[in-house]
Amino acid sequence: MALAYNDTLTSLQFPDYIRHKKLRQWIAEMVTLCKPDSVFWCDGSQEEYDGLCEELVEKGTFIRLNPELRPNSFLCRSDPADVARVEDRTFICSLSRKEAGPTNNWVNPREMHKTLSTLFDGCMKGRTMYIIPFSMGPLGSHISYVGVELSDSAYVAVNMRIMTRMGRAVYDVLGEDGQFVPCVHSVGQPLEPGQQDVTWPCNHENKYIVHFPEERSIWSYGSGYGGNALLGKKCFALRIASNIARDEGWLAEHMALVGVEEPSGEKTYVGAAFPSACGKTNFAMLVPPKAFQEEGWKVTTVGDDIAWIKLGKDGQLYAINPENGFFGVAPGTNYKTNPNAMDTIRANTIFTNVALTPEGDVWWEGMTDEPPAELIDWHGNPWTPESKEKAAHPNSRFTVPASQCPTIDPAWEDPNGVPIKAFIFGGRRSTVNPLVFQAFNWTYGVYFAATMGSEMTAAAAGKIGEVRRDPFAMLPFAGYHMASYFNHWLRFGRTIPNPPRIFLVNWFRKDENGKFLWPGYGENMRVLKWIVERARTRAAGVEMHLGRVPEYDHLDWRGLEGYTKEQFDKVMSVDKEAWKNEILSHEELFIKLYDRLPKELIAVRELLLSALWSAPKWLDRYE
Ligand code: O2Y
Ligand code: MN
Repeated sequence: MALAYNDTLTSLQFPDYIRHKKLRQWIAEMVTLCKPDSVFWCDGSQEEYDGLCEELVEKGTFIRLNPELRPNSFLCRSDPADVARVEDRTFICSLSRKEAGPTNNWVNPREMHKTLSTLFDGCMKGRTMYIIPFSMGPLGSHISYVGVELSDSAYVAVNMRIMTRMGRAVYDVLGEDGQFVPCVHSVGQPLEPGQQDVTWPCNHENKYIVHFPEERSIWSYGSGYGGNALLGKKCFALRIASNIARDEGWLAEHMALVGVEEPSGEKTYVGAAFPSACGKTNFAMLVPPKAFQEEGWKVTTVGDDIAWIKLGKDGQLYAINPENGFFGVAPGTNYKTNPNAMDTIRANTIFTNVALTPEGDVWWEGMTDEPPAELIDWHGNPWTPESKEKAAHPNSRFTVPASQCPTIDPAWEDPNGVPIKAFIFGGRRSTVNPLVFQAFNWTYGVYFAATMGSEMTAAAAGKIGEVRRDPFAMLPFAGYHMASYFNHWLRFGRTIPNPPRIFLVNWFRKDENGKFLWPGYGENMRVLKWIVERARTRAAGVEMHLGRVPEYDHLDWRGLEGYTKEQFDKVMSVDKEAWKNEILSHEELFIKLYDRLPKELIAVRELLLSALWSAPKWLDRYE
């Protein structure tokens, strides 16, 4: 429903179903500040979504894809200067600098509010403000939280409908005085009267992605892309939620949630934290090898990116996926790497920054073995396989409802969440880290998750290939001091009578010639099977320096008999010298976080070093 707004606060007409006084007051204040030409109250209906998409087509922002090939789907091209999250422009403005910690950008909140007030003053002139009520998590679940995003981007409104439970029902959950996280977003490009708009407005000078943890509010300016603009995702569900979780005694994590169903029908759920660009979506939709499938093994998807985890009354951990859709990276996704993702995006999908085929479908690098003879690239220019530039941007994305995933778990919307038996952590490491090991206990697990490193890809700032410490895969997402976050994990572990087991994996180890030592993808099921069986304390495993590991015979090799014990021993090997250096290198992170670093982690480091220095003879076989 669009209403004209003629510049005086009193003329702003609220729909009568919004009964929440504070919400009304905040919206009125933001309208006064941002000065949009009109206000649009999103109701979340299909008609509304279709209408907004049609408007975006008419404006030139969306291209409707061929309805026969990709029904009800659209291609959108962003400004080339607005293609990814902007970590260096992301701020945690807690009252004290110390609270944000050394891994976050911090500005005094009063100063930041001043800056934002100036930037947002009149920032929506000539535009419509979309009022977007949303729930992170199933509506009404005791684990869910509500947010309201005010945005001057229709692209954001339609993407939020896919990525969150968005619409009128949220106001019923809120009632007259329910809690909500206020999120205000502007592309930062007001229009003068008569000024022609561009298809992807954004601000080239200023970008600010700002979180006020004590206020529990989010302000985003200058970017219309992904995590910068869809504020339910990284900003709310991770940065603000990690603060709420610490205060309330639960976990907000950068984790996929996966179910493993055994032939007996027994189901085990695991949470898996991999840094950005480490194949989390592929893992969440893993296709087991044929022999496993024939026997009745199934992998199901609860979520591909974020998990909220609470302790249940029965002493088990329960997790929900707070999101409603996937915002997956397109390049590299194909029917071999992730057939379930390919089937998920057959319809009702918004593609951003991929290439367009002459038939009106989409294409990206790695989608097919051979590229099409001609395409329109993500800039909108003609492209052929001889072109020097990539056809799709490396961070091009699809936004799609999770419900369309063929492997979506029947309990994915269970308001009580799914019971978690194991946590898996793993970065991209071409050397040093073995394929899998189980941490000796929760504290060791927290140590390895805290010191997790990953080789950088194009998505992260820094040198490609360099190892960046990415504790718990949360480096860009923890909304407070990282060492306090470690402490929260340690304390939380003490409250769980029988805590989930913690495992470390590395799918990316290479040999001296740069060849991957592990086939990855669906074959990861062999490791996952060992993990879930161990988590249920059934599978065999032996002790080595870092934790417990499977021996060759402990994994199920049916269908991969050609993978030899020698190959397995190599991908599992622990080079003692390399590990001493690895553990020594953790010092850099520990010194950075020293003011709040939990003593337990310093003690575990000592124990690991001494285990590596004075390992008994029987551990030699792991070298
Ligand atoms: O670049 C962006 O805005 C998206 S980043 C992203 C998107 C979906 C899931 N995870 C991530 C991430 O960076 O971890
Ligand atoms: Mn992510």
